[in-house]
Amino acid sequence: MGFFDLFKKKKDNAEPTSQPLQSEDKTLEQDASLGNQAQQEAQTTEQPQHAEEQTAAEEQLRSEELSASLEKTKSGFFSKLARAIAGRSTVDADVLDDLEEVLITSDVGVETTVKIINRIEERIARDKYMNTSELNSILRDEIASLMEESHSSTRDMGLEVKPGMPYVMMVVGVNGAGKTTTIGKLAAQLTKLGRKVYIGAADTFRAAAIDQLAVWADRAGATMIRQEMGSDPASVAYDTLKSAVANGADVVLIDTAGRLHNKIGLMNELTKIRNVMSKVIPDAPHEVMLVLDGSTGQNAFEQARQFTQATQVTSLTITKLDGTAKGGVVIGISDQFHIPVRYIGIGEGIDQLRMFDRHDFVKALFGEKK
Ligand SMILES: Nc1nc2c(ncn2[C@@H]2O[C@H](COP(=O)(O)OP(=O)(O)O)[C@@H](O)[C@H]2O)c(=O)[nH]1
Ligand SMILES: [Mg+2]
Repeated sequence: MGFFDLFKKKKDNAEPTSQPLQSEDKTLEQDASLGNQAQQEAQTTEQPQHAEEQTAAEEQLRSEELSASLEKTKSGFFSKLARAIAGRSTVDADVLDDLEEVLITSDVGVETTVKIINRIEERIARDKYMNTSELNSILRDEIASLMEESHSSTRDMGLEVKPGMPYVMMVVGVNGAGKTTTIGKLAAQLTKLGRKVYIGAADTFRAAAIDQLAVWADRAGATMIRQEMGSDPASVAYDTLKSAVANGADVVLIDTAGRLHNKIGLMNELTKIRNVMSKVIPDAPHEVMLVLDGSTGQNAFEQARQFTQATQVTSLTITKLDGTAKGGVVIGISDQFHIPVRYIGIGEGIDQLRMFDRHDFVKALFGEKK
């Protein structure tokens, strides 16, 4: 890619790409039929009971899978980086300019890019000299330190499930972001860990959306609470929590619709759902997880902005990191919104939801530390 392409790419990125809260029915077909891959894997995949029981070989496989799913992001980033430093031995102002382009065109976002460049400049000012061959490991360190740490424990997929009261997670995000799929994958992993999971079908806009969730709930061995299409989402959430409490559930996952026409509408709807839930369990929801489609790049930033303004978002899941070169969004979004990334989606398969670990992530991007 020559200078012109770089410029063109940057320009493309700078263009307002967002049409955040109204992606309407673009995933109608996708919603109705689950990915084939997901179906196959549901039949063939066995999950270990506890993270601790994983053998070193399984760990290795998992880390290879993560690395493979980030391949496009990785090759995009490193080929640009290689071009930026080709024939240069020291990190000077020109190299930093090019590095800035590389980061921005890798969807890291302008704010975070500027932060990374500033930090490298400070380091150069301190050490007087920086070899371009050191750039990789310095970038790796800076990027890791910018990302929020998301969890301390690997139990229960990182959720703080306590006995006696269900842990309630409300899942928000625009249509097509991957909410339903993420809930299905998460429910499956939690039931495998021996947790009793209830799912509330509070995306009541379309019958297909409820049916899609029902397929996932069934596959996951979770109980789904539903009402008719078009019914009040808050009422579904209420029923789900009531039923979950009565039946001693450990975790409740509430699916929501993301197709509200404007921020006020969204805010009202989400507030109503929250209020109704807290009537059943005073501190519910314990978590509001925003699901973002990583492959939308800058649009994911815009969605994060809209949703964090509309409601209190406490965690993020970034989906579809497989098959996109825009995985840099994970770095920028984690840094800019100061909300920990809890999970990443790396495929349509039932086990292709991973707890996010910033160290695993930079390791997958940059390789083992030398
Ligand atoms: N490749 C890939 N596809 C995903 C991932 N997560 C979700 N999807 C797909 O994205 C589409 C929309 O997902 P869905 O869960 O229906 O989104 P929702 O509208 O937010 O509930 C479906 O076709 C999913 O299979 C992921 O991590 N990787
Ligand atoms: Mg859905």
